[in-house]
Amino acid sequence: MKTLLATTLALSLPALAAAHDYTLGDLEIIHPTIFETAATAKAGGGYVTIANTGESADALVGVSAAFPMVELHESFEQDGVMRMQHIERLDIGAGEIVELAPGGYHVMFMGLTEPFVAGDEVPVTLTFENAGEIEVNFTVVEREGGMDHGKMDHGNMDHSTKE
Ligand SMILES: [Cu+2]
Repeated sequence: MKTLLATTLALSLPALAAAHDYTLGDLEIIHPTIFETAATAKAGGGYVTIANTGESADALVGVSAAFPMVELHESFEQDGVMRMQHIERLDIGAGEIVELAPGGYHVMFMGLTEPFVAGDEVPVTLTFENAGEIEVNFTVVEREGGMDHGKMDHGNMDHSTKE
């Protein structure tokens, strides 16, 4: 979901003030979060809000962490079925806020050998086309509804893009 900074920044930032944020150049990286997963989960989703307060566009072009496979994904509904696909880049225009949120864009952590447990901190390196890279900690939190990656068998998801 992309929204204009001017219309939503005033609404969204106070609520997030207590959350952990990072700054990289003109980018604000707000509240990186992973929902805890079921004990047998092989994959989990990471969510974060990125605000570009600058005058030039940037893009998230890479995600990496200490798991066998980490990718940027986009979830979408097609014929009533939730699917996800690997995307190479996520554009963040000047003055835009891009949300990675359940049901949309997410960081997919695959090949988990143990579940994400609430309270864990997961270091993840985000690479941006212009701003460069930054390591941030995704905080694992209890699930509050929404799409549950943890209980899905990721192997059965339709990946429209193959590596
Ligand atoms: Cu995914």
